[in-house]
Amino acid sequence: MAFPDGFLWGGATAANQCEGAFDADGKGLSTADVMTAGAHGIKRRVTPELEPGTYYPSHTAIDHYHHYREDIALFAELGFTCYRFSVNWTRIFPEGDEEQPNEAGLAFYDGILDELERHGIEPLVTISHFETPLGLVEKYGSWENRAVVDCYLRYARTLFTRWRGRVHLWLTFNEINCMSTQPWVAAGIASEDEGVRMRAAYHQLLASALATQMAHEIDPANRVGAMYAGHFAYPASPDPADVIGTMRFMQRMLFYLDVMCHGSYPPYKLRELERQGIALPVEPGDAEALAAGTVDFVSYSYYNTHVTGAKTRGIIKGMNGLDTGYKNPHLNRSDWGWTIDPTGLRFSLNLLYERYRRPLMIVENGLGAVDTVEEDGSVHDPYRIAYMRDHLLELECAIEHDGVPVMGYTMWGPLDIVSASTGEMKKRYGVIYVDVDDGGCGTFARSRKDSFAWYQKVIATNGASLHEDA
Ligand code: BGP
Repeated sequence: MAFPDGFLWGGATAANQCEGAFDADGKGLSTADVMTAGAHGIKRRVTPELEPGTYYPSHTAIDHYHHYREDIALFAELGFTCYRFSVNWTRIFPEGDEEQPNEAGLAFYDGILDELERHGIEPLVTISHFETPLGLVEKYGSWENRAVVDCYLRYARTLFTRWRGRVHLWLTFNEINCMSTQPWVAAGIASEDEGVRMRAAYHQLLASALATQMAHEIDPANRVGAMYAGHFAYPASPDPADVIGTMRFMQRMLFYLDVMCHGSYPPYKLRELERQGIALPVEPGDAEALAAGTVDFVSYSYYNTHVTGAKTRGIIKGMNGLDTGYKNPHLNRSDWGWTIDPTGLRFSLNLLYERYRRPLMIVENGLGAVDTVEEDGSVHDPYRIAYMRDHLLELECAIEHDGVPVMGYTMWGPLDIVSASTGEMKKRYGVIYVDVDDGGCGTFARSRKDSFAWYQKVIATNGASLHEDA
């Protein structure tokens, strides 16, 4: 059996994409709450303040805030052994810099943990998933300012102490390398300036290392992971210029993990910063903190792969469907233009394990697709089943043939949630359909798609059923 005993099977969400209730029980505004809806090819706008009459998807989302018991019961029915969710920072510290946490916010997540415990589902908590408090952006200029490191640590300490013994798996920042591709979403940074981004990234890496140490001190049973936006690239051609262009692209993405796993900035990054005339805001003791706060495991999202080369330069914008200047003629694409590359998952697992020698976990994977609800309410989604099956078979191959230690797999958006890149609802990942449309209207009812029973069986057989229809 390739999937080891105790392999974690489940799903993953982010608070701002599912909870809604954006101002309930004392919650403050986050960077996500001022992002309008977009579409494929239409960028989401960030409005300096809330515009009356404008639809903001995070404000209602799928109202998980009031449906979480029902949602977790469905996860239990699926057989989940793990649920990855994020805490909305502004429920706990509404402005980000308060001295004392908001009890009502903590109580909401206590309720989630109660439900998970009742169903025997292990929580994996993302401390910061695209939800920087707007208060920190406005008062401090967000992560460029070192004061935000302290705010984050106060927030992290609050969670570690409150849930000591209840949560053992933590991720410090979702897709930390998104600082290089979409810094507003990742960190409340609106600037195009590379120096601003790199100083903000330095502060996040420092905060992550200090939080990792703190988590270990508070409970030695805590395991803290890095979370990397799975950008992996193939060279456009055997032309050495394309190979070097690809190496450079991967270095720009992987330096974050290099710091989190090796405990210091890699030489190639230090040289690049020097050439760019960017000085990191290093203070005494920082080097020791980075070295002492390396992660226990490496997690990442995997949706697709890129092609890069000599033309791929500078700041690359966007989320997973990055414009690198090349297209892969060998791969099909989703309706949102993301390549579909199961084999690349095996490649990426090998690449990361060779480089970091840490246990790995796939904490996001799935297909964003348009679903059709039949008259009887059913949703037939063979495309989603095929996508997940093909990826899981490659994951199995990496474990079995290549000996890569993989802790678990949490599919993205087990129930349909708001898309992070476009703000749409129609880009659906779920095995559970949620009746909400792109304007936030609908009954909010949950129902099982065909993929629900399929995934349920995969989990029940610890992956063995993947071979039935392959
Ligand atoms: C990752 C993010 C998620 C997410 C997912 C799918 O980058 O961590 O928050 O939503 O991608 O992206 P999208 O929702 O844009 O399809």
